[in-house]
Amino acid sequence: MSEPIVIDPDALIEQARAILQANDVNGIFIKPGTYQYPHQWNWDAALVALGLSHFDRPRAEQEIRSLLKGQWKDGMLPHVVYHNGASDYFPTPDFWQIERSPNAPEGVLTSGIVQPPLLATCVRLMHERAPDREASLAFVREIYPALYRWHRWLRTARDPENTGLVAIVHPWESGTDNAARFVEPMIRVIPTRVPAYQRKDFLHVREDERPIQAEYQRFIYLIDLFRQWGYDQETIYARSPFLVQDTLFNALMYRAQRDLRALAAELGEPTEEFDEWLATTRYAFNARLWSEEHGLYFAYDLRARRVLEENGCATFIPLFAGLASERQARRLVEEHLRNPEEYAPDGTRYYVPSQAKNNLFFEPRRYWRGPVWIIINWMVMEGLRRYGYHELAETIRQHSLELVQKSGFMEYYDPRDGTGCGATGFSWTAALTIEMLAGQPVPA
Ligand code: 9WN
Repeated sequence: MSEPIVIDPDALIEQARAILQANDVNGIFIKPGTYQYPHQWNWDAALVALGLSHFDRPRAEQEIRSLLKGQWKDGMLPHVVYHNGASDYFPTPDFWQIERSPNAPEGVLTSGIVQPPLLATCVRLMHERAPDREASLAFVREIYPALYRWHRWLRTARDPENTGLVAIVHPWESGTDNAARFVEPMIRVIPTRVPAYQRKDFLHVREDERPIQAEYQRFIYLIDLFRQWGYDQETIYARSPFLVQDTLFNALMYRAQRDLRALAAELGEPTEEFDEWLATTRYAFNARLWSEEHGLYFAYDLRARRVLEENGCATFIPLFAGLASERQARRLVEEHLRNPEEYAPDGTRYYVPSQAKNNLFFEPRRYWRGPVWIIINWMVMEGLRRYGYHELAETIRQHSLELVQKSGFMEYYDPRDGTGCGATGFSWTAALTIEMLAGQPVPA
């Protein structure tokens, strides 16, 4: 056994702040990592703002204002905002060609797809803890219409049949791009005509830690279809070969809507619409995505009308959202999270591998196919606290801090020995380190 790692909280917080400062691009946005992702990403920005709010609220609010600058006229909040034009990151803004859509924002370049809606949750957390409630409420009032329009867009454009579950149309929209639950639906995407492009994601990160080529060319093929369709959401919903009701995305949307409802109530805004959304999603989520046979939540492929039975970390996000019953939570925790063949340490040292270790597609260093990600650990930790599993939550917090202390602020970590992988100087790893050391539990 190697020496236990001693956590030095003050030093870690200092280092985390330094990472966020170093990644700050002209006070406008904080890039997700030192290299690799030199623009503003949607759910990264939400977490970065949460981390910043512990020591610099005006800068945290600026981060959110910058992200909202990219909002489309119909309410869509894109997954990347290119405040500083093109870079060595691919796809570049001219690949997206968002000017093909009448809804594209003016004077700002963005991508044409979305990412998990985590923003309202981070805004609520920031607000609940604000030392100056009045000033914080003024900020919430300022951005509330944009948050509301974003969630309304999700409920309409991405759930036109009002099922209660929204669809994602590209694996990047899940934020967990090459997770095993997308293998089957991506095989069904036949990339008949892929435009010329050059992958840039190996410039700074090892090829064997990134998605494989068969997936990557489908990522590009899908974007090409959407831009040809002028990013018309009706056409995309009707024709995209990839259409999935995702566990992680829908759980985070539900959680964000609960948080948005709480903010609306405080602002004196109407809340009935949220109540209806929440009730429909809660029902549909458990009716369609819960497997009583396996004791797991699975995503659902709307194109093939099939459940995607892959055991991955997305199954635990309903705990963070408060979507699981006590009994469902017990099954998730006792049968799976604590199971050494799936997620618990045994041969591996660290919680929470992003894919169950006995899943066919598990690879301990390949991106979302197995490595530990601090964003997931944070959500699982908060979910466990919500359901009363305090000891296990604390273990996961310890593991996360140990990984950072041992291997630095990396994008992800090998669950076997904690080797750091992917991009370096990773902003949300820094932001969540601050949150795990300084934050109070997420309010219910
Ligand atoms: C595509 C920025 C983003 C994260 C995602 C992560 C990765 C991009 C990529 O990096 O995705 O959006 O190029 O691989 O999967 O969750 O937001 O950190």
